[in-house]
Amino acid sequence: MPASTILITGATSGFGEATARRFAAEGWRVIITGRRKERLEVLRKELEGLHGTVEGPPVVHVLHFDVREYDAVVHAIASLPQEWQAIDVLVNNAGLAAGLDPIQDGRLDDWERMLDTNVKGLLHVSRAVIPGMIARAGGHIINIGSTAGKEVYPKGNVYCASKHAVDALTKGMRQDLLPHGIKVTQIAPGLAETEFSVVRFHGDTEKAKTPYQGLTPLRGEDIANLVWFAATLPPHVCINDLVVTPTAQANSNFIVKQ
Ligand code: NDP
Ligand code: 8X3
Repeated sequence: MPASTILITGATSGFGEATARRFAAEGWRVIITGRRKERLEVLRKELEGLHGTVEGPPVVHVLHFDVREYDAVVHAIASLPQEWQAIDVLVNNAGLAAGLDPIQDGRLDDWERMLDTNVKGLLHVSRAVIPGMIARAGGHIINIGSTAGKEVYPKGNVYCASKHAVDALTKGMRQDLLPHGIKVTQIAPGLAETEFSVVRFHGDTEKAKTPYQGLTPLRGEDIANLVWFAATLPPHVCINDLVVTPTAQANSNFIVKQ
């Protein structure tokens, strides 16, 4: 039986990169995607090295696109070689927070980036991949939501709205894709130290550390382990929603720092 194939958006960093490493280490065929092409090439070489596959069939395929651009997404998915087209698992992970400001001070550019990436980007990639899953009568979509999609926190306004949309879209997808045997799962993490906070604070690396001070945050590997768990359950079992926080966090608004 051929190895299963996973496509991960946002594999250049954080959760996506850790998930690519986890699945490649388990022998899956991994399609890694993102905007930073150099990082994807470095990761491809590293993951291929795991298998010594220089002579054998490729275990990693790189797709380079911005999830906000629907035509680019469709073109990239359509460009997959025949042997890479049967995507078993899609991880909609690409996303970001931009800014942490009260609504009256929010920057329009930040709002557009978050909504275009976290909501429309997830829809673009899903729309391009789902028809193949329907044709094959199976597949699994794993959306990376957030505790910010469960409760709103002060100054989180638009980011929280985008992740509430992911929460709703996950439920909607599950209902619509049920007749086609496609599983749909949301994983909703709390505080995790990746490049997320550096992006949120527009490159201010000192400010980016503050959310994680005084607690042990989640790591990319923690989320990768949960994606692996959800993706490898028996065919009749579907995790609908998995909320995961550091032990020091109960929800978006209740965090105990030492
Ligand atoms: P990182 O910043 O480390 O990774 C984000 C990834 O998304 C990068 O690979 C980036 O790739 C990709 N990405 C961003 N914008 C685009 C775009 N327009 N097109 C394609 N790819 C894009 O953050 P995380 O790993 O932490 O975040 C991953 C997901 O997890 C996000 O959806 C985030 O909202 C969510 N999340 C994060 C939490 C945290 O505390 N860290 C907690 C809960 C959820 P590139 O820049 O190369 O395009
Ligand atoms: C990321 C977690 O609490 O920074 O989605 O919004 S939080």
